[in-house]
Amino acid sequence: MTDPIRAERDGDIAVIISNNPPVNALGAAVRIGLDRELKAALADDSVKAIVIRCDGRTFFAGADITEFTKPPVEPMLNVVIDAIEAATKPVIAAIHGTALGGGCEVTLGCHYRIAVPSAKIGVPEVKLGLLPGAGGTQRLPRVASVAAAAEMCSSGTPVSAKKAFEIGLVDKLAGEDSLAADAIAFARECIAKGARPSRDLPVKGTADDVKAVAEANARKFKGFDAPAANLRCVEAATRLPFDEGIAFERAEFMKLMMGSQSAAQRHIFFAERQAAKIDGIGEDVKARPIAKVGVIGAGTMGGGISMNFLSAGIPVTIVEMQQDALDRGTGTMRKNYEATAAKGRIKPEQVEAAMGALTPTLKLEDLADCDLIIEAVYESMDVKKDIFGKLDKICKPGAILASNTSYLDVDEIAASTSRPQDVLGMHFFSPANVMKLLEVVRGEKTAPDALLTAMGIAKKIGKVAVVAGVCHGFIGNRMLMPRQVEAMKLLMEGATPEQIDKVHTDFGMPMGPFQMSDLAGVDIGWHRDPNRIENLRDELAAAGRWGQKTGKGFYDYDDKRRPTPSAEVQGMIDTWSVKTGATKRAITEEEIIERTLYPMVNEGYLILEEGKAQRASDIDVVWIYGYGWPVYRGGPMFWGDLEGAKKIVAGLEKHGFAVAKSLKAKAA
Ligand code: T1G
Repeated sequence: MTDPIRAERDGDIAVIISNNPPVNALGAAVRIGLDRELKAALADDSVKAIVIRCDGRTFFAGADITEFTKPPVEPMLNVVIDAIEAATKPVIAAIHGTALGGGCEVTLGCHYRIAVPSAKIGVPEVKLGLLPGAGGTQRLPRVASVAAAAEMCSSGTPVSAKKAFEIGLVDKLAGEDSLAADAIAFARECIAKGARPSRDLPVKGTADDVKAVAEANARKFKGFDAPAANLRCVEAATRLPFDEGIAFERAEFMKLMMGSQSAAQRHIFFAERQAAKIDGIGEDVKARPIAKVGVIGAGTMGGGISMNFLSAGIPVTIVEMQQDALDRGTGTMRKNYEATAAKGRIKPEQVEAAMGALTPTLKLEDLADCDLIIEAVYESMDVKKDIFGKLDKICKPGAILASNTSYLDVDEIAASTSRPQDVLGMHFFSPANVMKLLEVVRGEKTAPDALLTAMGIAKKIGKVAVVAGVCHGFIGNRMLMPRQVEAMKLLMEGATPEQIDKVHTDFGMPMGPFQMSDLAGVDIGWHRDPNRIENLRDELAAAGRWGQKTGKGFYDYDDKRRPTPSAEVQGMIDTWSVKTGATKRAITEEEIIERTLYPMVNEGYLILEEGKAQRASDIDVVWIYGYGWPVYRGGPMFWGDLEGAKKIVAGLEKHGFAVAKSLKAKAA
């Protein structure tokens, strides 16, 4: 393993440089090298100041997260940072890319900081269920301010170099392409100023500044341990001497590190990146270029899907059958962009650029020059097969033909073309321009390069993509089904919608099964015959209880869409409970968990047994990004491991479920 740290000289300035791709993580070799070269520079009288900078795309992007589960190797990061801070000569951090976590803490141990305008600086440890454990919570309130520290530590959101300069976190902005030279010049300026240990700076602000951040974010932090721990540490900085504050931080850090939430969030950090990889595809397989995208259908999904590409600067041709539907669809897209611009999240010119790259048309033939075509019409296999048959004749060779179907058989759709190798599923989640999850459904005959192309374009448009196999509901919706079936059965047996939903929201889900049905639409998949009432759902749908969109579903909704339990619905539940011959009884929270969450885990094991997902962590990624499973619980499969296979199997068997072989084997 080559030494990632080297030292160079520029006259009386020593430059310590890290070259540890891909992100200059502060692994053991880096820490050892930093310590070595710092000591050498301090011992050399001809050195008057020291610059620390990194090669590659970024300054240190944090501690090496892969080391957390390994035995510690000296020197620990806080020791290296303390040595930098105690240096008798000025030490300057030269920042580019993303100085994150331990990387930000290294800059805080330095006496001065210079950054290029495009740099970002932050402490995202909270997103890993942690806190800056190398002095960040104690130095940020001194170098920047208590308010900035509270905000940065509890949100994990980095600040731009410009903002960092404004709040004192950066002392100087370098030229975008002249950081190395500008850092040397700035170091020379600092010689006269001398070393300026951050720990000696006064804390800027009070505990009230911490309280303000805590109150403003209470809802967002609900269920998470780390944000409050971060705020406790920043608050400690306002009342404890530095060294006691460091001890406080260390204790809080260890508590988080040993907890299940951090393990879960670190699991998801790597799982999300792992999901982007396709097992068994050789390096020789190359993605096809995607310069132009076609979308068929300008409804909610088609419009949302189109916005993803337009926002990434990729032109879209959108096709509808009727002019009024086309106008409605493009009008909605413009409205969505304008609403985002009104919130200041994009500039008006970006709205025009996006809409300017959109070509609405009524002619399927206009898709002839598109490299990727995504069909987003309603869920009818006949309609989809007809469309794909036409695309087969219209689209150029090599164009990828994707269906946004949420559960239909992609192989059957592919069979309606002469090019099944170019056909796959791209299942976006609604709202498609917001939800990050994209299930990329690999057909039996989908070519590797087509799959690789879809996964690559997904990342380009900011999606978290997961490869799914062809089965009913792919990964997410397939696991949703047993949950919904059991939830309905529990209603017949005495549970109420609000009781079941509360178990799920207490668990950390954004909403429970019935709130979700009301949001998605109780009428989704309904046969639409109001005279054919064969179950509770039919009765709700026939009564116009289609959910939020009709002001009532399992719940009644006020004009702000706030839900209240419905006596009418309870009456329907009671009637159907009798009709189904169910025995009403008190249902416990434990039974609701066993009958709605355990079957999801079981289905995940079946999905893996059938090869419909590449790995268990992919299933976790689907549920985190597609359904809001609480990230601090790591996803259904990770959570299932925490629950323990034995407990899950016992719970499933208690309620008569057939247990997946692989799950049963794990419990043995
Ligand atoms: N440690 C180890 N590996 C890391 C890593 C890290 N900190 N950051 C990224 N990687 C790997 C990643 O797994 C991927 O590997 C590759 O680098 C490219 O990453 C003591 C305790 C920097 C914004 O939380 O946010 O410091 O898949 O695909 O999209 O207080 O990586 O290629 O094999 O994400 O350009 C705090 C985490 C750590 C930053 C770049 N730091 N990283 O994004 O590339 S805890 C973080 C990121 C800490 C101290 C505490 C992003 C990025 P592979 P990528 P990217």
